[in-house]
Amino acid sequence: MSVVISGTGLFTPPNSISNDELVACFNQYVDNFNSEHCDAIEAGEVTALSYSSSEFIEKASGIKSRFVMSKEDILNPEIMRPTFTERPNEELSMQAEMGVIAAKQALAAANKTVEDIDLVIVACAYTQRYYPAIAIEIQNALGASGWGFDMIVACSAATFGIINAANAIRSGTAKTVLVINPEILTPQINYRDRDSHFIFGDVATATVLEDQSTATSEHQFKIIAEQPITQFSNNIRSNIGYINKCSPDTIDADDKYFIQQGRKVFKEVLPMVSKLIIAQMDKVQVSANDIKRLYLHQANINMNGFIAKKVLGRVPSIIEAPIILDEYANTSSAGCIIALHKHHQDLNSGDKTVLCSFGAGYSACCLILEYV
Ligand code: CO8
Repeated sequence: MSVVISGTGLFTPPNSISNDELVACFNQYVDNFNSEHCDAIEAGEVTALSYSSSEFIEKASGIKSRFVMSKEDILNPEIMRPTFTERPNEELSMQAEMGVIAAKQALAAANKTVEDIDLVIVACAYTQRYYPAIAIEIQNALGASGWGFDMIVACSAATFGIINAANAIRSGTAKTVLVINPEILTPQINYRDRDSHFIFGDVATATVLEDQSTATSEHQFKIIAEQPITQFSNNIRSNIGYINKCSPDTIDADDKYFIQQGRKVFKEVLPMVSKLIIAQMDKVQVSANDIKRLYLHQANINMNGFIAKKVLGRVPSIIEAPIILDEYANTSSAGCIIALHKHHQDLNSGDKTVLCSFGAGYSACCLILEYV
């Protein structure tokens, strides 16, 4: 049996924030902080904060803008976080709403109706609550039968979700699976931290997976190799969780936000991911010349350039290794799916592509996909 990705969907939030807008707010916060603490700064008791810069952000990461679910308060120097109105239990939660939009698009692209779906997996970096599962809420909102569950693997959630979906199809516990990645990342950004205030955006993606024999859609990707890998590291970490409220003194400390040692991540993850991709290519005897597209995790343009060069043995063209992080920023597990969703229409039957995630955990996953 061969499993195919037979459709993809993308929900893009309505608001975008440019680097200039984000930096203007950050620098206003820096001015406010430094003038408020000027005596302590002069006495050497407090360190003055430094400005952020759009030029640094674009050069260091490739990010030019990001989409967000709520813009206004992120850009208010007195608030610097998104503000959401809590919804009553009778209403669809925000994460489910984003997921449903992406899921409906993926179903349409796959030529499937909700009656075909018998498993819904929500795979992302955070779920907005622990239960009932967002996947079960989406299953209900769509009117699908079968079963559903949530799973969390930071930036590798989508690819790990796809592997879980493929295994469910192979084992016979499901026939047609929706994997949905509603990534609401802005609440986890410390917008007062110069090193990381620019990194993430919000988005939702979805994929439909099924046995190739039932697939009828125009664009299909057959999974011909797959390998997840994990290796513990504290270099990307957040201590946010339901136990935090039991330690009220530290409930809003910096470690409850996303924190990373960016340089160390760069150094340690690049060889791990390059090795993983090359091993998968070797496994199915696909050479660098056969690879028509690298759909890589979208965290950093320099990182992607390095991996692509290592895997292909040459500097890739922008078509070969598409970049979406310039417009979307890092969208955690959804990034490589957005790249695939937006950049596959020109592929030809038999073309080989790589779908690869990497991030916190560390976790990484490489799939070799053949365009059908
Ligand atoms: N403006 C101006 N200057 C700055 C800024 C800024 N905003 N930020 C830092 N600088 C300064 C630094 O202070 C430093 O100055 P100095 O040399 O004087 O000390 C200088 O610029 C260089 O700083 P860095 O060495 O930190 O800069 P880098 O070139 O390493 O770039 C990056 C920083 C962009 C963060 C880069 O290291 C990077 O992208 N690394 C890889 C990160 C990565 O791939 N991470 C994956 C994590 S994502 C993931 O797994 C998902 C987690 C779950 C989702 C979380 C949701 C919130």
